[in-house]
Amino acid sequence: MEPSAAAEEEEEEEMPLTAASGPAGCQLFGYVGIEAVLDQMKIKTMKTGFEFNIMVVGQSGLGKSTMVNTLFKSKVSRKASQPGQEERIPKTVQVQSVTHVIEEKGVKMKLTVTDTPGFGDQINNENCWDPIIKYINEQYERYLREEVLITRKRKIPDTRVHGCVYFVPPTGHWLRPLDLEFMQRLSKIVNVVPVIAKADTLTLEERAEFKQRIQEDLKTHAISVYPQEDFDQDPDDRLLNDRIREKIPFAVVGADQEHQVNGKRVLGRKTKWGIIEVENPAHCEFPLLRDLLIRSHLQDLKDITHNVHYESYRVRRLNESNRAALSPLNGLPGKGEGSSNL
Ligand SMILES: Nc1nc2c(ncn2[C@@H]2O[C@H](COP(=O)(O)OP(=O)(O)O)[C@@H](O)[C@H]2O)c(=O)[nH]1
Ligand SMILES: [Mg+2]
Repeated sequence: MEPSAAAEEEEEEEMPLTAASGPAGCQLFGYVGIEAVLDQMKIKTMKTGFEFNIMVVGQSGLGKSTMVNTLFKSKVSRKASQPGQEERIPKTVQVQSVTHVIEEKGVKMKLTVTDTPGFGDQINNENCWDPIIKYINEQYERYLREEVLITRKRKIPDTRVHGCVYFVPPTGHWLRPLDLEFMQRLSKIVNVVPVIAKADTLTLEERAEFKQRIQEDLKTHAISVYPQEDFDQDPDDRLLNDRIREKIPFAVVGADQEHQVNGKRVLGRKTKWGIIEVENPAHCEFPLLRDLLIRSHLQDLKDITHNVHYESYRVRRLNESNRAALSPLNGLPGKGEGSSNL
């Protein structure tokens, strides 16, 4: 005991001043202060702000438009909620986006949620995913066009969909072929976060069993939803994401009305037997969805969108335009501009 204590004292005396506050590994070179870069990154982000785009997809009547309002009215952006301004949500007939700039502790986030018309109204649902896939690809295309310009903007406006919340109807059975096919297609081009819609219509046991079946279904059909196992970066990441994967799809409830509960105003659905509070983790898993999207995995959703989904779109498009440029018909300058503007 004693010798080591003495050695420690000695070391303390000899340690150069610059190393005093640095971690042990820095002692060799003295304290460099690399962590100051964190402050610089923070200041930069605060100045420029960032964009984050979510899309809701699913059959008509599952509460997608309500969920868009729930997201904005929940703690993400309390100020968007003004009492007495409740209006009925009309049926969504086209892809439309709502943007709010949310500022918290000096950091600005431009959150856009894109609402889509529900499908499933027709007897024949063939290709009902086309408008949605088209919208997602159009945003990649927009970004690509800005990126390949010789004089590019310093910051390219980002309208790419970073997370696509897919609403599964609360049937309590298995996934329907339509949902399987839709998610299969979507998961190849975007981060898909499936949720069980209107979870208040299922009992707790039904929710748990349905969740299990959906997980099995996704596995059997090799549908890789977010957070994708392939993209876990390290064991810590894997551990955290494994816990999330167990809970996916989140059983959510949406509401855009506020009610008084124990003297506090809460977002919820009023029923004869009580109020279902959407932000109460004991009532539903909306808080898990919101936290995954807006808090814990926001940057990761953006990174995967850029590095994986956008990247494969970019490779595909540039290959296509190269092929078009090389083909004899388009080889002459000025030709083929109509088909490829890249
Ligand atoms: N029980 C229940 N009803 C909901 C929920 N979310 C929305 N609704 C209701 O379902 C109906 C359709 O909602 P809407 O948001 O227009 O669905 P969309 O067609 O998917 O956009 C409305 O009457 C909503 O009030 C929910 O979580 N639970
Ligand atoms: Mg709608």
